[in-house]
Amino acid sequence: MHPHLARTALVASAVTATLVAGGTTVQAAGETYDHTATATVFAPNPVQQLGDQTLTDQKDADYPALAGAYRSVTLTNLDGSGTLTGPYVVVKSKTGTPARAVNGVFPAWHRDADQFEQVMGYHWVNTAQAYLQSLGFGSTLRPVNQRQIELRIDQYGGDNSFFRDDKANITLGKGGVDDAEDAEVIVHEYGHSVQDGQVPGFGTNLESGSIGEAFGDYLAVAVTSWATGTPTRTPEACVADWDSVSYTSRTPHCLRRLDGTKVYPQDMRGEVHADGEIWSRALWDIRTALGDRRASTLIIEAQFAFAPDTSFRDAALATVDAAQRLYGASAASATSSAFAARGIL
Ligand SMILES: [Ca+2]
Ligand SMILES: [Ca+2]
Ligand SMILES: [Ca+2]
Ligand SMILES: [Zn+2]
Repeated sequence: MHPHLARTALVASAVTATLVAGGTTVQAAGETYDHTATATVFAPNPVQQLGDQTLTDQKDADYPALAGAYRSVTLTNLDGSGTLTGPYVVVKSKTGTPARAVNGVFPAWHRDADQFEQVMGYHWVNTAQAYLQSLGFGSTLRPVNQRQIELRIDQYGGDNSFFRDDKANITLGKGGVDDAEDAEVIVHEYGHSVQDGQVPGFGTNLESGSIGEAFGDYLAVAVTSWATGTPTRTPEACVADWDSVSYTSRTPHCLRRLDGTKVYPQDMRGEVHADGEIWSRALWDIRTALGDRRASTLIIEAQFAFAPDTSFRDAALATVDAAQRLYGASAASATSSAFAARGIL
């Protein structure tokens, strides 16, 4: 399913203390993460997989129209304890029984079981890190966010998920469609963690915060397209096709899109998600011009140079600079044009 996934046996240097889950010691420093287990997931979400805009939450029911969206995958980088613990993510659930593998097999839970969201969270964070490594981050380029993120599946009341940069953890809520049932929501949140890993405390004002939301959306699409292939059965620029069925009435259902028409500064509204659509369209145009691999590499490499409170303009200049450095003048020109089309340069 994922031929790009490197089955590495990494030592988690970030794990210096013994971690405890449910009262059981599961991982100590210096151990290797070279175990695998089979599990069942959505890849990336039922609406996109089935091309069906009529699907609804139905109170977390596992109904027949969803049957074709379940996929068997191999989870990699596990510590062998049977829990969802790896070098890049450890899952802590506040709802239901923790998922346990027996002899390398997680039961084929469906969406009506809490363990399904736990498996989804592990799989998609681990896949997002595999994507970054496939671009060369951690080998030919600097490592990006190679730390263990704590992923909490929570009965959080609102339909929202968030990243807490002080604790390197992500909480995925259960409002509407459970957030962890949509890989694009999981990877969006991981995008915040990536940016914080590159620039601690990134996103302290409106423009930098908007870049954070935009990058999360971009990464969500890049990772899910890399892992599940294109063309997609919903518009590729559509983010969170499944989670958004709970709060959007128009079709196609999208939390946000990467291919909007907003320009700077007249379309700024003072809200990071809305204003992020200006930045994400520029990223989308860079990807269209240069292809996923080169676009994502230069976009992520550039982010190391962003100030925590960067402006759109300074971040765009850093991105053009990264394009020039990595791929030369024509790539820099295409990158510059993408930002110019948005009124940023
Ligand atoms: Ca569920
Ligand atoms: Ca939700
Ligand atoms: Ca999508
Ligand atoms: Zn966000």
